[in-house]
Amino acid sequence: MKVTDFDRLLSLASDKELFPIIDKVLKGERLSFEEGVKLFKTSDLITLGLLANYITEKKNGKYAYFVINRQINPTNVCALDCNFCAFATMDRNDPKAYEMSYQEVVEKARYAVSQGASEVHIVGGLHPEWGFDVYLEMVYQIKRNFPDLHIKAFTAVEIDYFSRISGLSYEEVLLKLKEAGLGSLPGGGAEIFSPRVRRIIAPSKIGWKKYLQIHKTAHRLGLHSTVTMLYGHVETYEERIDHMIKIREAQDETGGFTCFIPLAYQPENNELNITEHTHGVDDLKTIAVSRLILDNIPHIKAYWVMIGEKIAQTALNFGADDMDGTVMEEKIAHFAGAKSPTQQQKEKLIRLIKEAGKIPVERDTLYNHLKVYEE
Ligand code: V47
Repeated sequence: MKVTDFDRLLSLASDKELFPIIDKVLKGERLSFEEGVKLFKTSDLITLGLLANYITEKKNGKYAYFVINRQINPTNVCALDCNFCAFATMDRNDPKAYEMSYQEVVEKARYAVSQGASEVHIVGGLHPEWGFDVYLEMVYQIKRNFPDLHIKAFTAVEIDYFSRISGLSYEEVLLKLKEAGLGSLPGGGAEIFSPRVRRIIAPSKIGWKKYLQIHKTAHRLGLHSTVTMLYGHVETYEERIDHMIKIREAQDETGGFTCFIPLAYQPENNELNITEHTHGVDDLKTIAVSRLILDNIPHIKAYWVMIGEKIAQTALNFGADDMDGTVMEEKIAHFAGAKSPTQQQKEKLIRLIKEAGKIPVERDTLYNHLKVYEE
């Protein structure tokens, strides 16, 4: 679409407050905190979506990505007790507690490879009795068996824990993991950076400064990472924008984030007294606003596990250009009441993307094209 056509289309915008923002976006100018909040507050969802989609297509054309991957959560025993988390337990004797052996983890990776996976995504509890060597060995065993498989593993929260239990610096921990075969870091654990929100939902988790310090350290060591935001609980629009702007500033420094993933809060089986799932309009707005604020992040992911297939598909015209993947075994969101399936067939992802008018691309973790499904 030519900018002139687009301009005409946007002259139909019903919220006149958006005009100066539209102008800035079309000129490629960076949006401010106040403008981000305004975007969240508008009820002109269609204009917001068109604007975000304009940026997505400018960055990634008509391509929309998926990955054949598997999630592996080696244990849910965790030294932290976050109020929003339904997955973890502090008690090894809790009937829902589990721990996988190396062999089980390797077998899960083997199955993933047999299904054509290019990536395993590994995160889990901060097990109070596992040393750093256990986690290192896990990575090493997978890499030894499947040298071509990309291992995206351990959130910044886990890296901080490894540093504390081993006495090593963040840099030393990351270097050892990289040597063992780690390919990149996933974005979990960011939640909302606001200290006010963290005091309510995750009082004992590392704060935003350490989270970003760990990611920036990884980037400087040549490891890419993704970055997330957990929304739909007690946070305000202002706190969401503040979160995004802190990410944008970190990205200006290192350029190591590949993708931003808004994670819709799942409300069941946890200690926050929130009973509702997020709604479609908020999910779409969050995707669109993040696309517009995070001008230096290449990709925005519509994670079908947490927003469902229908909204994730729609989000491909509201600023998202990635649907994550086949996942194969999702636990974290489903312990907390996610209504989506726990895995996805590749054919289904291709169909969802095509129906949204985009070109499906099977990617690897770093967004290299493995196969383009162009007719
Ligand atoms: O870190 C925990 C979140 C994250 C709940 O990096 C919850 O590409 C919603 O980070 N409701 C794990 N969310 C998932 C994650 C992720 C998923 C897909 C792709 C990538 C990526 C990362 O899930 C946790 C936490 O932030 N979480 N409990 C809940 N009740």
